[in-house]
Amino acid sequence: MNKKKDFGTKMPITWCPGCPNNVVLYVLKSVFGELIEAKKIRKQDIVVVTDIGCAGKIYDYLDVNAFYGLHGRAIPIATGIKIGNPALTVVAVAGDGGTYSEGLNHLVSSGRLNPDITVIVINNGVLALTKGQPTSTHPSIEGEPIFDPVPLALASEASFVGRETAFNLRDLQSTVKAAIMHKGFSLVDIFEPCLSYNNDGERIRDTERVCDDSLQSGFDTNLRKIRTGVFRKISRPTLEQKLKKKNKS
Ligand SMILES: Cc1ncc(C[n+]2csc(CCOP(=O)(O)OP(=O)(O)O)c2C)c(N)n1
Ligand code: SF4
Repeated sequence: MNKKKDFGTKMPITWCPGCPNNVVLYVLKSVFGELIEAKKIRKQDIVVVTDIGCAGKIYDYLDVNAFYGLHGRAIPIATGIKIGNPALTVVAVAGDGGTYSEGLNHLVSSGRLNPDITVIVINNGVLALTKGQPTSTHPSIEGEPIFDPVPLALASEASFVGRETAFNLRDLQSTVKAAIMHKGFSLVDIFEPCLSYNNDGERIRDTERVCDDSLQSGFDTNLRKIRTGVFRKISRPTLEQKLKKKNKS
C-alpha cells in the first residue's frame, strides 16, 4: 500500500513552509496505513473530526471521512459520531486553543465518560490561525507558565494519556498508534512550535521520557522539562458499552 498516495488529497497545503503540522499529517497517514494493512481497522470506517484553526486544516489534506466542526467542539462531535456508529474509528484532531481553552469542558467530561475516541491535540501554545492573537493582545504573555493538560486529563480519569513532540517521529508514531488502538478515551498531546507566532523549538527539544505509566505530571516542576511518553493506559468500560447495556435493561 502506498500510504502517502492512499491518504493524500489534491488540496494544496497552505500551512507555512516547514510547519510541524506536516509531521502530524505524515504520522496519521502512516499509522492509518499500517493499521489497515494489519487489518486492525478499515479505511471506510475512519472518521477524522477537526475544528477551526491551523490544526483543523488537516481535514483538507486527508482522504478519509471527515467532519469540520466549530472551534472547540471536536470532542463532542467525535463522541456523537461514535455513539451513532460504534464500529467507526473516530479520531479528533484540534489545536490547544480549541481543546484546552474554548472547549476545555469537553476534555474533562469525555475523560470521565470514556467514549472510544482518540483526541490528538496539536499543541503549539498559540492561537496560530488567528495570527497568534494572545501574543499580540496580552503584553505579559512571555514567561507565563505553560498550561499542562496531562495532570488535568489524568484527574479527569482519561483512560489513555500520552504526550509527544513533533520532533520525535518514531515515538510520535508509536503513541498515536497505541492511542487509536486503545479501547476508550485517549488523549495525545503533541508539543510543537508555531514557526510564525510561537517559535520555541529549543524549549520543546528539552524533553524527558516517561519510563512507566504511573500517575505523574507532564512537566518536571523543578526543571520545567517536558515529559513525553504514555502516562496512563488502563482498561475500563467505554461510553458505548455502558449505553448498550443501559438500553438493553
Ligand atoms: C466558535 C469560534 N470561536 C473563535 C473563533 C476564532 N478562531 C478561529 S481559529 C482560532 C484559534 C485557533 O487556535 P487553536 O485551536 O490553538 O489552533 P491552531 O490555529 O493553533 O492550530 C480562533 C480563536 C472561531 N472561528 N469560532
Ligand atoms: S501559523 Fe504556525 S501553526 Fe499555522 S501553519 Fe504557520 S507555522 Fe503552522
